This record gives sequence, C-alpha cells and structure tokens, in this order.
Amino acid sequence: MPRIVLVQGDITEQRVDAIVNAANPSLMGGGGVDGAIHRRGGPAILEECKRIRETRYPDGLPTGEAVATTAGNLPAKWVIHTVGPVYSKREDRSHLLAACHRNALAVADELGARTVAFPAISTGVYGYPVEEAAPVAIRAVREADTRVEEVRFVLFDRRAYEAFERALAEAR
Ligand code: AR6
Repeated sequence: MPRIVLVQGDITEQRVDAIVNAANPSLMGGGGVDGAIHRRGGPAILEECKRIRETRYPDGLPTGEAVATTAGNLPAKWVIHTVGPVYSKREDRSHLLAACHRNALAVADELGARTVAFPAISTGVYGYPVEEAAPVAIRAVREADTRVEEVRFVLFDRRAYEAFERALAEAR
C-alpha cells in the first residue's frame, strides 16, 4: 500500500515522478488543473496528447481510463491523464472515480514511477462534492495493488484539504 501524504498547494509545483491530470476525453486541455498543467508544462504535452488521439484513442479517452505523456517543463517526469466522472445526483459514479485512481497507478507502475501526485479529481468543473470524492479517492489508493511508494494528494484549497484529512483519518 502506498504511503498517503496530503498537501495544500499547486500540483504543477510538485517534485514527483508523475503528476495526475484531471483531463476530459478530448485530451486537448481545458480549465482548472488541466489548464494549469498545460500552461506550466508547455506545448510538448499537447503534442503528445494529439498523437495519442490519432493512435490509441481516436474517440477520446473514456471516463475512468488513464494514459501518460511527458511532463514537459514541469518538475516531474510524466503527466498521467485521466478522466473523472461528471457528478450526478441520480446515479452513483463513485466506481468511475475509483477507476481513475486505480488506472493512474497502473500506468505509474508501467512507467516505473514511485511518487505520484493526484489532484482532487472531478471536484471542480465536474461538480463532485469534495466530501464525497475524498473517501472514494483515499480508499481506491489504499486498495490498489501497486509498486508506487508515495501518493501525494495536492489539494488546492483548505476545504478540500480538510475533506481529505477527514477521509484519511476515517480510513485508518
Ligand atoms: N493544483 C491542484 N489542484 C488544482 C489546481 C492546481 N493547480 N487547479 C485546480 N485545482 P478541475 P474536474 C483543483 O475543475 O472537476 C477541465 O476543464 C480544483 O480546485 O480541474 O475533474 C478539464 O479539461 C478542484 O478541487 O477538474 C475537464 O473538462 C480539482 O483541482 C474538467 O475541467 C479538480 O478540478 C475536469 O473537471
């Protein structure tokens, strides 16, 4: 089981082997953490995303799946792009959020990444309440069969940090 570390801050500043991006199926960038990663990482990331779309995922990256690119100018080796579920009040999509974490860690294992930073996937534009997302994310990481040694959740604001802190305390 990876060691879980929580920090409040900007994921683009993390010195880790791999940074996870909360992308959308197009892999062509967007707002939130996706925008910040492409801005700070530079055009090499988008170039590789375009190639992935042309080859492996012509219809886009399905929700819950993960794929790696260079991290460009970021202080990491790789960006692992995953697509979180859009929140729904009527339907439980927590299995898709868990799949994002599991599949991102599987990609990290293929790369040989030992330290991986995650944002609070789906809790921004995609509308997942962070109090609901945090226990799903923590549990998925704790249950993952992976050689990753450290998973660092990088929470942008105090509220998200505290939600993850509570979820971690309750999981122990
Ligand atoms: N570092 C860490 N966390 C961040 C940063 C940052 N630099 N910037 C934002 N967050 P979101 P989603 C937090 O919207 O909900 C994009 O347009 C933010 O406060 O980035 O999965 C994509 O292209 C929130 O807690 O991702 C997709 O279309 C969390 O990151 C869509 O948004 C996730 O918010 C994906 O939506």
